[in-house]
Amino acid sequence: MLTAKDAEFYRENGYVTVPGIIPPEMVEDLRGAADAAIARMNAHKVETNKLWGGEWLSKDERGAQVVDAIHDPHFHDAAFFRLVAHRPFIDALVALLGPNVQLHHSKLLAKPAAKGGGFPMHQDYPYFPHERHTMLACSIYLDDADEENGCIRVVPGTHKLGPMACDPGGYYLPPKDYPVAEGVPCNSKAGDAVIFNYLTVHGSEPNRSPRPRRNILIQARDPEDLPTNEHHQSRGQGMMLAGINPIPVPARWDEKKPAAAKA
Ligand SMILES: O=C(O)CCC(=O)C(=O)O
Repeated sequence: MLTAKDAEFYRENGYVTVPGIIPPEMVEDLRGAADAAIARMNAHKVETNKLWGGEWLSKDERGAQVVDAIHDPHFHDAAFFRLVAHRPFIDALVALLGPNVQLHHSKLLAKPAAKGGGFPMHQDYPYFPHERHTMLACSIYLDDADEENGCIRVVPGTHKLGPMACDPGGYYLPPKDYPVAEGVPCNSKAGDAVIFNYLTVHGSEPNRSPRPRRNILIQARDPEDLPTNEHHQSRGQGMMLAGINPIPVPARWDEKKPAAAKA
């Protein structure tokens, strides 16, 4: 599904779009699973609104916006596990990362109609820095996503700039220098994916439409690209999605690198 030209586009621009990575019946299944997982959490009084913290929003804006998020949804419903094992998804990652692909984490994001919140422009790098920067995100849409309901926006080529200085308020770029509205909108249909490197600057605007915008974002890496700190831990981290882990002892943040993996 991803051609050599697509992989070249990814290398040059730091992102690529993949139409129809999951079929309509899987989209339906995942929509139901997403809504039910959020409802179950809320029924158990677990807060799912994870609107990004910091001063990039005023108090009033913050009070009016919601982004429901569930980390590692494959621990909530097998439908999400089937997604991380879905062949076309894995093939796309292999085309960009090589034969060995390792899961880092995943999350379900839901921007409700009319009040769905945005994300300031940022790189994912500061949350889980790695040595070789192979980490990428594959965001799979469960709804048609456009500028009205807050599709992902990217700044092409920024993955080549390396780690950038964050705003003093948090792990995002100074909003006045990086307005979300100036990012390239990745308009997509339900079932499409947008894949971007963790250094590629991205964000999204609020959902101002009468439609929901739900997506599942899966982060993966080359298993030989090791984390440089222990900040981001999650359940299921390190599962192999394709190929093998060439490091004989799976590398965890609290283990020393095996001798064979040292440069
Ligand atoms: O899905 C979106 O609108 C953006 C998500 C995002 O940037 C993130 O989770 O890092």
